[in-house]
Amino acid sequence: MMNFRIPLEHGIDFVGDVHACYDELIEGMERLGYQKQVDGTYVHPNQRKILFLGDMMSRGPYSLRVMRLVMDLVKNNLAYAIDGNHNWKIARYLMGRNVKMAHGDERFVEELKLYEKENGKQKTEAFKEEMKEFLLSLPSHYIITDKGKDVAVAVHAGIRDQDIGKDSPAIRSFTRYGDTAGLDEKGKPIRRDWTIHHHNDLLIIWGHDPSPSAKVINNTINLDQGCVFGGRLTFLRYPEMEIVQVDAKENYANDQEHPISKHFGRV
Ligand SMILES: [Mn+2]
Repeated sequence: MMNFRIPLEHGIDFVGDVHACYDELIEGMERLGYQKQVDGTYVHPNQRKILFLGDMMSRGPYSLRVMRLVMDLVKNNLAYAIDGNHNWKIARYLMGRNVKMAHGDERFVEELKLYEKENGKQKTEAFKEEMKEFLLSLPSHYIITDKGKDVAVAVHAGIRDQDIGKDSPAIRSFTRYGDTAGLDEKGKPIRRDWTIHHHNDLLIIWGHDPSPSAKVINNTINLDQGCVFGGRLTFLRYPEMEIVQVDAKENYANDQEHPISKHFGRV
């Protein structure tokens, strides 16, 4: 049985979908006070931890660097990470499943090819194995506890109140993709708004669905401000409820039609 509960302890810094935006991630972590160590990890002097809200890779330029850092942080008990739709896609790809690498996942494959050229097959296979095991170990969501009381939930795309603390294939699908209602005429998933149904007093912190600012509805907060589309990478310092944002250096996804690129004038 999965243990969904993690303690708040000295505070948690939540970060929305990084999507391989390594430079913005580092800039944000440094602004939050994390300090680079000789082994390449980052440690906070007040023992705060980072929680990655899923979709750390794909679409952007540095999937492998981000994955190396996230795995090292989690391994050293300095961070947490949860599942996401791209995480799951990459996990299945690394398992050798026949998956179509598109919607930015092809950039992960390109990086792997380059990595193999530079580092050889053996090192690449070991890295792939490590990423696969890591991605398959990620929980669908976490419940943050403060002095034994549940206070917040971290999830990638959404969760129903009655599913908090539970797991099933249907719940996994909801936490990865949200409340979807098939595809529109362009083949993009139609997303229903699950936040309007959230009524308990847990703060739900999520990403996945890029909005121009950290959107607050019914005690939910969305931290995906589309950094990879030229928006911002958002961190939430909890329990302080302080938002820290890093402007994207580029519109990495180069999607001229994306509403976030248009909103930030990055087309
Ligand atoms: Mn996502």
